[in-house]
Amino acid sequence: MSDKALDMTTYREEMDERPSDKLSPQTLLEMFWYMLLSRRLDERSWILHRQGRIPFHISGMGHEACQVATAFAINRGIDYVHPYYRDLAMCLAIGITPRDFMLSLFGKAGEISSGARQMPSHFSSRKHNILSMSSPVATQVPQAAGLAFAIKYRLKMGLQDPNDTAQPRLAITSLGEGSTSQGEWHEGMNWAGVHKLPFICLVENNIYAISVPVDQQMAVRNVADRAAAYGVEGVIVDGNDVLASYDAMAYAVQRAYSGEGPTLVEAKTYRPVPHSSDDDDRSYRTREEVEQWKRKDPIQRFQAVLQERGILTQEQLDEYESRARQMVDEAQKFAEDAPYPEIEPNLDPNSVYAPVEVD
Ligand SMILES: Cc1ncc(C[n+]2csc(CCOP(=O)(O)OP(=O)(O)O)c2C)c(N)n1
Ligand SMILES: [Mg+2]
Repeated sequence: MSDKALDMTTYREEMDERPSDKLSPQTLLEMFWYMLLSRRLDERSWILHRQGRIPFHISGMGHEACQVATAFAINRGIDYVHPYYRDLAMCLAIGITPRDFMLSLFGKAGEISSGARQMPSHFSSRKHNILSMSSPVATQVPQAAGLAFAIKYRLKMGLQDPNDTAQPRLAITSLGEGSTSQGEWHEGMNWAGVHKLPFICLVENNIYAISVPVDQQMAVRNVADRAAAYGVEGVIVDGNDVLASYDAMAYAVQRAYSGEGPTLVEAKTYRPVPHSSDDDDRSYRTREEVEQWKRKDPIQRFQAVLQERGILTQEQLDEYESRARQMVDEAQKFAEDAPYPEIEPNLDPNSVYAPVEVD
């Protein structure tokens, strides 16, 4: 299983121009910072769970590179993002804060995604155009395709200037490879292809859907191989390489903005920890496999690149580490001290969290 997944096509090598070469040292450091912050927040979440202080955690560890690359390739906070539960690093890079995340882990009042009514990691933020996902996997795909359709419609009707960067110009959604077995994924992809929508589907292929390996999900080698059947461009990238992921995503974004249509970006990655705090991965994979993938850790790889290029100094790294720790400590304390939500707002028809009445 893991050998097969390690043998991947890297999109970056096939490109003439690499958009990531144009990223400034400052931007590269910012990307590194969000990856690191996400990892430290994630590690703390596991500890809090094992201490019995929070009920549940689902981790984004190992996926930070393709997620941060995605956030930086789009118009952050403006373009529609319909993420899934692993996208902690992506959402932090777009604007969700460690405090927001801790409030969701502790289920406390003020939690931005659902007023603490949903499980943690069901990210959403109205302010940043991050759409709320449902727990059934892949339901976000047709919804995101619908958003992309709305953008195309507005452009076509002259209701939106194609160069107005204050408006969403694409919709991107993400999901795991296992979730591409769901009907909604096929429906959303087909719709995006038929209407040539400004739509991107990021598949974070970590080769397992909980315990089910990818070769029991599909009879083809890559999720991206299926894109052609929908009239969608398919791209495969090393999802543990942040710069390669950025290149692939920048290509997809350019296609969306210029009306060329939808792109499926399949980021090959790995989840070095169990599926969630309720899973024991020893029952379905070997420790050797996990160790093999840990050597491809996206943060360590990016750190080495930045140090090699003289962009990241030891002093700066130490500063990032202490700032991340401080932010995580502060966010945890903030959430622990926060009250639980009141029940009454659920019944208030003016509350944003109240159920919407449908005629
Ligand atoms: C429709 C549906 N079926 C089953 C589940 C339970 N479930 C939650 S996550 C998950 C695995 C998804 O795997 P994948 O899409 O590969 O994403 P990953 O968790 O590996 O990132 C499953 C089966 C669900 N949430 N929704
Ligand atoms: Mg998976």
